[in-house]
Amino acid sequence: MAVNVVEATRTVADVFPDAIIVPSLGTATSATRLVTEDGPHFYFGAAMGSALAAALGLAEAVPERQVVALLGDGECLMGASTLWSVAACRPPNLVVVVLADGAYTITGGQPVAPALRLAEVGDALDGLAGASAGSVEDLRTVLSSITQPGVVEVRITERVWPGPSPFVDPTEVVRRVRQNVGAPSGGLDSRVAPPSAGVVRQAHGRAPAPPDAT
Ligand SMILES: Cc1ncc(C[n+]2csc(CCOP(=O)(O)OP(=O)(O)O)c2C)c(N)n1
Repeated sequence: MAVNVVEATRTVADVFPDAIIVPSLGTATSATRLVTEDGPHFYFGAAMGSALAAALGLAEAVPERQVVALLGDGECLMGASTLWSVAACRPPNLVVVVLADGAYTITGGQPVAPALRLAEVGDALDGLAGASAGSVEDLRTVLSSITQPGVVEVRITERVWPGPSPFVDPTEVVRRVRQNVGAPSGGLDSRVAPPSAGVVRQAHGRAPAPPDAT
């Protein structure tokens, strides 16, 4: 059966009803807002390529919550190096779902090429599981069973338009996400472990003096 972005996003929200979704700009954001009735998710307005990095940070900041990065394939390609960071950090509460329609759809349908082959990428990276789904039933099964962190490429075969995504003030988005995760008024920062003293010393340490040229 054909898969479209709305049905794929609905499946994500069904399988992970308590997740915080981090949808990338454009279609993924519109679909998430539609399916969750504007739930308190981490909507990106225009920052293409950065949604997965934000999702990784959020997953580490709130390890007791399920986080789902919901990305367009163009978005995924633009921030692809973050998949390597996800593999290195191994958050056990992060699933990356890529809506692979093969195009930069909202800017005119330019092709995303070559195909991303994320199941193979996940298999190739130690610390990241990979899978693909070609139907809503497949997607449900894969999401319910994939080892986390994992990346799932959903092959979108039917074009539907989830509607426009009216501007949401980023400070309002962050306020609602903080409230969703029960962060104290100081924000998410207070939930993130401070860097170790060793790292701080290294970061502020002086470089060794160059050898005396005289
Ligand atoms: C750094 C940057 N480059 C380009 C854009 C313009 N832009 C906005 S959405 C988009 C296409 C997104 O494609 P994809 O992630 O595949 O989502 P789709 O449109 O297919 O839903 C582009 C190129 C941008 N916002 N930021």
